[in-house]
Amino acid sequence: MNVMILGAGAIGSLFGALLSKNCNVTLVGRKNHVNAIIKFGLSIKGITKLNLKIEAIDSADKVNTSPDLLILTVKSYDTENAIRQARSIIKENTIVLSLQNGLDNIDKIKKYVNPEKIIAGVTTHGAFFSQPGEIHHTGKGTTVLGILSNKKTEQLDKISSLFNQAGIKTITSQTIIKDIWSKAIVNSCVNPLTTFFQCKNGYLLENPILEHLVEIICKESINISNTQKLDFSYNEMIEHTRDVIINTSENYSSMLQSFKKDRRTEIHSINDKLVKIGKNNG
Ligand code: KPL
Repeated sequence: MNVMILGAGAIGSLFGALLSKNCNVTLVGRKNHVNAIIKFGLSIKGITKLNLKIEAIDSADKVNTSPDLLILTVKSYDTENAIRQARSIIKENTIVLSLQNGLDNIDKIKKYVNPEKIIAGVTTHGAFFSQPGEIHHTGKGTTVLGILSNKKTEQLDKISSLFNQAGIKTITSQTIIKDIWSKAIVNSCVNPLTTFFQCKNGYLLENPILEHLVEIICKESINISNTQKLDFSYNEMIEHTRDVIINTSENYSSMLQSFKKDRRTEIHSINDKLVKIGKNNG
């Protein structure tokens, strides 16, 4: 299968490296990362150790072949730009899979891609970008994939099997929109707090004040999410958030990584979005 990863940051490069075991993968990323990959190969350190030659380019419009699977791992504020850039290579049969943070990606993708060809996904892997050409895999998580009609299809099973064969633990879901909200609730607690306090994810449970804040934010995000009839249970969601923090304790959240590089963060697609929904629902 020909796979293109649009947004080869930490998660995109990690998934690309793993999928290159059983697919032809092309990474699309920033120039300095792409140049380092072309020169020295892509290096994965931490709990996964790999060094591989992999195709890398700095813009999707530099190719003229269409991928069978286009994986979007760009930041949520770049979703529309990325899809527009890739429009000419998204053919009738191209599956577009979003593996991004935030609550607004699918609506943006739907403007350009047939909803039947969209797979929505979330992942709780922890990874950070250590330097151009090098990613640290800090925590193994689960990847959940589903289609918007909430059905189980052969295509979805095929992609899920492909991921599992590549060593990416993946399950399919018939409630993928709820899974996206669940990930957003986790991110609403972990990402801003680790950014404010410039700490690894694990510190949030080591410091009792931060541990308490995680719980308060989690409850507020659950309350807001439940105005959308999602029916999250407090105990299960707080437990899940704690599990993600424990499994990614050595990670620097994606928001902290963006902040340290003086780049935009995804706060608008996570906390800001939740606050707006909360306000609209009293
Ligand atoms: O999604 C993440 C992120 O950093 O954006 C987690 C799972 C919290 C890992 O850091």
